[in-house]
Amino acid sequence: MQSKPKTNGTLTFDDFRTAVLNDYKVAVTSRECSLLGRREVLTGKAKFGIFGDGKEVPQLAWARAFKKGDWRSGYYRDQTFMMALGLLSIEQFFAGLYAHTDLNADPMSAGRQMGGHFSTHSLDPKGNWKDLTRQENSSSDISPTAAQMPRLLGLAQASKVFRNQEDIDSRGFSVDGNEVAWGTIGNASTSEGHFWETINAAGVLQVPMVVSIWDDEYGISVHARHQTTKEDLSEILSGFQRTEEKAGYEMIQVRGWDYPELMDTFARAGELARTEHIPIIIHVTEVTQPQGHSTSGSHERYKSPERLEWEANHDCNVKMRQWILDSNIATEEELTELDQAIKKEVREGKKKAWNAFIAPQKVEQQEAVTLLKNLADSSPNRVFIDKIREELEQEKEPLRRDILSRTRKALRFVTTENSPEKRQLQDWINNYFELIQPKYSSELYSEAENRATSISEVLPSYDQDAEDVDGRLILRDNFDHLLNHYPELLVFGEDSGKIGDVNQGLEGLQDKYGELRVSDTGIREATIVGQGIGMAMRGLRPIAEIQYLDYILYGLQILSDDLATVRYRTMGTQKAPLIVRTRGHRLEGIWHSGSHMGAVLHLLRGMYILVPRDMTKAAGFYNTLLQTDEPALVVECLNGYRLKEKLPNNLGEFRTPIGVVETVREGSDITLVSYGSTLRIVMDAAKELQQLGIDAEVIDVQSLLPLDLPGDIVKSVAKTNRLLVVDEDVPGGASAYILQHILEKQNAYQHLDSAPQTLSAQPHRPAYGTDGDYFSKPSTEDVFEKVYAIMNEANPTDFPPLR
Ligand SMILES: Cc1ncc(C[n+]2csc(CCOP(=O)(O)OP(=O)(O)O)c2C)c(N)n1
Ligand SMILES: [Mg+2]
Repeated sequence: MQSKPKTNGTLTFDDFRTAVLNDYKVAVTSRECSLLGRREVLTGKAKFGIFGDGKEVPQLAWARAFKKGDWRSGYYRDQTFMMALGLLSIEQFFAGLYAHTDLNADPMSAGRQMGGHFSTHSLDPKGNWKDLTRQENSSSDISPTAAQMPRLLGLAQASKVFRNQEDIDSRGFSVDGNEVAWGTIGNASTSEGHFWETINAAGVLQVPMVVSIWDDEYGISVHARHQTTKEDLSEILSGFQRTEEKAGYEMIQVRGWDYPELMDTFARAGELARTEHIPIIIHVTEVTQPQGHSTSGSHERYKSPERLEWEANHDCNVKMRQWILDSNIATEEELTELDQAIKKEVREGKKKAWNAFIAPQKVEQQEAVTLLKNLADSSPNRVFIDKIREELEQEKEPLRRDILSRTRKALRFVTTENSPEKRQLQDWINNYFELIQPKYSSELYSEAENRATSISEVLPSYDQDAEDVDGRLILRDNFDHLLNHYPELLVFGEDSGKIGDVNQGLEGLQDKYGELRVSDTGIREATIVGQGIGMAMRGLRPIAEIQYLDYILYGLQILSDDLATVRYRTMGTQKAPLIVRTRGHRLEGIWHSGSHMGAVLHLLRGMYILVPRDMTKAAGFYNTLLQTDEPALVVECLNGYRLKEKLPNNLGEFRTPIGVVETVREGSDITLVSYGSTLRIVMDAAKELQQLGIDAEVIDVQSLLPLDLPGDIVKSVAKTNRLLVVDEDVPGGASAYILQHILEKQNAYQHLDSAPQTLSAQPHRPAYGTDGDYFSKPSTEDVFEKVYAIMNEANPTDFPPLR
């Protein structure tokens, strides 16, 4: 269905005619898919539908301007664009709608995402990069409106880095930075902060980014008058327009149904962005939505009859058709014939997609029915099992849920039986789970050989007379090694450039490696993360710095919705190995001492969450992460930069393992589990406890996600028989997560002689000042007394109550 014409030199009228008719064919095919797609949802074959009808023609123009190596970061209306480039076939469109779990059927997400979330494969089936310069690239869509914007910034910035940074091996990723990053966004979604943050940042950075706004005046039912000042995006964005003196944007406005004008606009925008590396906004107005927003409502409820009539008259496909007729490119008969052929083709494609989706499930249904039949024949409860079997047999279009739920229920009727038929059914169910569950749960983390958890530890080594230095110097000198070793490594964030971060962990490195590689950014955490995601998707190795853990909340939505899901939502066909560096715990006051690790942990499944207790451990984590290709958050301890540590002599090489705890003090009476800044307090308490004869073992978790893969904590509990988890998150936060892991996954309850407990901060934000800290977060005395109370309960004679 490719719409790109083969041109060599001058375009003849025949070439032109072929190209136009090909475009028309794509537009009509796309529309027909939208119409049939809606029907599939309304008749119950698919769960939900959101389509690109009304936005076809601008996307033909965009596809024409889009070149190999370029990137898209868009939203759910872009099916026509994907079809025009041959990246989405009719069958694939429907396979996505049905949630077909085979990547060949639904290459966008193997059924994990609802339809309308587009993606291309950056990785081959073994997980290696493909040559991204030889294909059109679409970063995988996500549903939160405007969340495609931060990533778009990074996709565009990568071109700038590739063009201007000479020592990077850009093969397979870029040809001289010629790639344009194209974004799309709905008019209403421009109300989001992410839109404005991205637009401003791209204007500052001057990157090759073209943002098209599909303006249909609505965001579901809400009209532009509730969305946009002056109801006019072009007008309010006009201040971004570049001038002779000042860099900015090229702003263009064009009507969404004007095919020749759109062609011209997108070609011009692409050329300008590609050659001059400037950002461009194309405000595409007078766009319609013939079927309304999605399958969950009808637009007649909120659009006036006049508006509906206007939309019908300005439907871009209708307008394009008329233009073809008026320009004598084709006759009414020819177009009608084409329309009908397309209708048939789409119907057939849909049918094929459905059959392909349902066929394996029918086979599985048959297997299950046979096993149920056998089970019924062998059981005194035959009638009940037969009933279940009949229900399953009658399912004409069986889903896997139907098959599993029935077979699992059948087992309840044979709990006391011991037949081979029962064994067969049990085995079949277990195998079925093993086979099917990964279709929904795999690729949360890399499953490749070089996954982060397989990178082995390398200990720091020391000269005999190793110096004691401030922790930040270990980090700085380690980053120096890394920047030197990995030309594709970049570090950026607020104050990261000129002064080398607020704690000087990057001191002097901008001077050494240049402003492209060690850079300052505006105060804009969401797009700092977005920059990192986009650049990581294009083969660079960004470290995005969030100045303090407290401010990660501004970037947390993008980390959670975008970064943490990249691998999962693309079934391992895209990756974004971004490292996020931040610093947290224990400084001063409500917004400088946060330790919301529970929140972070729960929102960032799909990332590694690492909390090194000192800067040598932190440096070791960076070294490990650069050996692999997975996203991670490293939380450095704010109060550790000026504490002395021995300077290792193998900087850049020693590695802290991921998913491994470390016993930092051996003891026999109780196991104290902690991490980060609190660990120092726990160690102090352990020493004081020793003076009263209580011998505590202290374990540093250091890797919260994943947590203790070898299961070492339970071994300690088996020895001490008592367990206390200490941190400075709120009660029920990360400490509860750790406790659950030890009790449920490691079965530590078997070894306990006392109730397992947690000690955390107060449930409020930490108050300012020394006393604010003392009364908000666990102190050495708190840890001491908590442990003492546990010992008192166990042995009141030796440990009489303290107070
Ligand atoms: C952050 C967020 N809030 C709300 C939604 C629900 N939602 C989905 S689409 C949409 C309207 C978007 O309108 P617009 O950007 O104009 O795009 P259009 O659908 O009109 O093309 C809303 C509110 C969402 N997906 N994400
Ligand atoms: Mg809209």
